[in-house]
Amino acid sequence: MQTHYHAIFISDVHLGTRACQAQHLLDFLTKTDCETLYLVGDIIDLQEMKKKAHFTEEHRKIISLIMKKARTGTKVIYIPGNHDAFFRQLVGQSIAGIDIKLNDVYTSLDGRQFYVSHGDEFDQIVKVSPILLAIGDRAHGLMLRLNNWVNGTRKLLGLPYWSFAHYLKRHINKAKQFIARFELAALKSAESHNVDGFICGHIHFAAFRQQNGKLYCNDGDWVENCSALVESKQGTLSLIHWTENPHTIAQEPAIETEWNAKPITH
Ligand SMILES: [Mn+2]
Repeated sequence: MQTHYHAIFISDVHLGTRACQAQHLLDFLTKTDCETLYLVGDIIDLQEMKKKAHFTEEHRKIISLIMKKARTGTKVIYIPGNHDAFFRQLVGQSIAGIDIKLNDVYTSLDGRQFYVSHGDEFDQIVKVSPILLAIGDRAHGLMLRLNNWVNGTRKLLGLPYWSFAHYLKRHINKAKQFIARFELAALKSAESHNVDGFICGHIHFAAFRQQNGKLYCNDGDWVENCSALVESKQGTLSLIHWTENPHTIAQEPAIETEWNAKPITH
């Protein structure tokens, strides 16, 4: 049985690398369908494949399934990211029914306009650090366990307590700041493009943010979070997680939530 959506947005799949959660993505693409499928960049990790390619049968099946969808009535739009930037040379072309675009404006069922791009254009503004990106909220529990382990060992060696947790937390706070800055940059971009919202990926952090009537949507990734942005047939935008137990992570906020992002100072 398939779940029907009006539109699906996925990004940061990193096909061709070991990190790609291909099994879950293949399951998602098999069990869902939609009128419009947006591939919002870093789909095939050509950058990483130059060093070491890991391209399995499942990776191949994902590509052929997307091509099949394009052949059988799904509108497929491919917006290359920084890891598949090679395809930016093909912008404006249509390959096997897949339209390659640098960015796009998507009109939702309720008539709102969303600017769609991968999001790496904000790297210069937010000064991305890949180490910060690797540390998220999820690392918190692990961090505390490591802290205990480090200090247990230090005690045995007769060394004083050292807060590994504090050391990592400082990095986590920086990661949060980075994410907030990225989100703010995208919201500002929505304002300057005079649209209602911004849809992107790139930072592997699925989220909705609403500010000054503009909606930021990040579809997440298929490396760690296995998430997609979907628009239902009724026109509701949701972020969904798809592994053994698919579920909704968040629905678009109905009202503006309190959110204080620090202004960009550099
Ligand atoms: Mn990227």
